[in-house]
Amino acid sequence: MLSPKERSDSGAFERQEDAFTDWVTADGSSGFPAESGRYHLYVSLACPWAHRIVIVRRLKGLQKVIGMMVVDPIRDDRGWAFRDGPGCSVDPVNGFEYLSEAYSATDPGYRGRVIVPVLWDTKTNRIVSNSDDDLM
Ligand SMILES: N[C@@H](CCC(=O)N[C@@H](CS)C(=O)NCC(=O)O)C(=O)O
Repeated sequence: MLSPKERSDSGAFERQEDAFTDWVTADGSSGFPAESGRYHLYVSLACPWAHRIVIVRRLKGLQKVIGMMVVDPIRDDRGWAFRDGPGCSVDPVNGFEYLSEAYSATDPGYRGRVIVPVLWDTKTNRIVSNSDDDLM
């Protein structure tokens, strides 16, 4: 089955509902307790929604607390990929080749678009959130 389109026939951006909207909380009541080094962001420097997350992480000084991996800015029909290149790299956390693997690991039946940014939990091996608003 094809994923929903990113662009309408008239060229407008087609927003899709965020698929994963869990939260990291200080008391852990969400199932995702705040822990240094536990969570990692997958971002693209070619994505304005991901830019917001990159900027906030830096402004808050969270670079040592939340890891970050940058995908290859060139996206083909297999979606976002991890490759070594200027400003991007292979995935040292999970060894994923494509970001779609993070989505399938979280929900094997996922049929939506595979978008950045994504917050990944290294303990439960799943996406916590792909909602850039919530992540900010
Ligand atoms: N979360 C954003 C959307 C994020 C988004 O669409 N990211 C784009 C890059 S800027 C993406 O990953 N697109 C991949 C795709 O649609 O296949 C929203 O509120 O609409």
